Amino acid sequence: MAEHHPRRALITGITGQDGSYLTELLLQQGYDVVGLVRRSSTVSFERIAHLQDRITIVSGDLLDEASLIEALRLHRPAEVYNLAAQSFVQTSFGQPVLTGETTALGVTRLLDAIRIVDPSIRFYQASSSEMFGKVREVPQTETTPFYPRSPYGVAKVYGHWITVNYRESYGLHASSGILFNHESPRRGLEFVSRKISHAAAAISLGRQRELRLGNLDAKRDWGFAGDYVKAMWLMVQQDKPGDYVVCTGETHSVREFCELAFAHLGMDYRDYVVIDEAFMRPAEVDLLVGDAGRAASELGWHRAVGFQQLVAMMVDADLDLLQGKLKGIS
Ligand code: NAP
Ligand code: G4F
Repeated sequence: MAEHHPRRALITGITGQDGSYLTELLLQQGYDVVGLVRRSSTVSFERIAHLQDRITIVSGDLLDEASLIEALRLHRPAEVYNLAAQSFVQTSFGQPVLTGETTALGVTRLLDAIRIVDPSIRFYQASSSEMFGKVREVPQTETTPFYPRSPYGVAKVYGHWITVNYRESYGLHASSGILFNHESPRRGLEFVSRKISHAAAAISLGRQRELRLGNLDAKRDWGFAGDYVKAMWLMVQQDKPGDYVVCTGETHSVREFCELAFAHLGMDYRDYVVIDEAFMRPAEVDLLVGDAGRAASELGWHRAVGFQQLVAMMVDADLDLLQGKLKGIS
């Protein structure tokens, strides 16, 4: 069989938030980018519309191993970034089996496809700080034990350990980034950060009256997605594969996110936010805050965007979007 293409990367989840930023980074680095996209009745290329003529799309689904083998055989990438997942924690409580099939077993299908087609492919797995769940220590590092609190978190623990297992069993160059929450103007509207930034912008324009939220006391270590995709790429470039925590080292509550977002537009969030039980979770992750010391010392990775800057960036982008100054979320 022919050799793989040395500067070709395949990204699963290319239509998602991280997929779009990683594609931009890899194109800048001179890669051929191939994006695996699942079939749907309407295309969801909003985040990659501005990149479409510079990338190759291949059809495939993490639920279908044959499609993954075929995509690898056809395009022969040197690097595979597995960003695809059922990634919304709240949905994982209602669709636990689908979440397990995609977010857990999907990783095995892809690793197996790599093992079969070309075990020299370098692999990145999108692990998550949700694996720490009911945290066993503060801050969380690569050695903190996992205690997931949702079917999503449980599925990510499986995905994490199967990545370690294929590395140890078959010698794959397989790395996991344990990424803490990262946001951007391209974040899905169902996640709390974007839900708040979009609502604050809509309320300031008189297009929305209130914002219904769940637990305002949950704390997260929120960074900017554009910074975090650089850490993914750096992991794959190392001589040895490994696992790395990627985070800012700061934690803030959902309430603080609201305060800043509304204040950015001269409003007080308390006048608009309404607590709604529908957005509470059966089990909550109360506090996440990481220590990215290993990523700093071994990868030379540091985040550029801080919390205040992130909130302002998201609110400004939503204001522009609602005022028609932005065509999409590129
Ligand atoms: P996202 O915006 O929700 O994107 C998820 C992507 O997965 C979409 O492109 C989606 O395609 C694709 N997908 C879903 N099911 C699939 C399937 N069965 N087969 C193929 N593709 C499928 O997620 P994100 O925020 O970019 O996150 C990227 C990855 O990092 C995910 O694995 C997530 O769990 C993980 N992660 C995210 C964070 C964070 O804070 N953002 C933190 C830690 C880990 P469609 O467009 O067709 O739906
Ligand atoms: O924005 P969230 O939905 O993100 P969550 O659950 O932390 O998960 C995200 O980050 C993980 C990394 O730790 C990723 F692995 C995962 O894929 C995803 O990207 O919720 C953040 C917090 C939660 O505590 C939630 O209970 O905000 C709280 N919250 C309060 N009201 C709400 C709402 N969350 C959402 N989505 N919607 C609300 O109305």
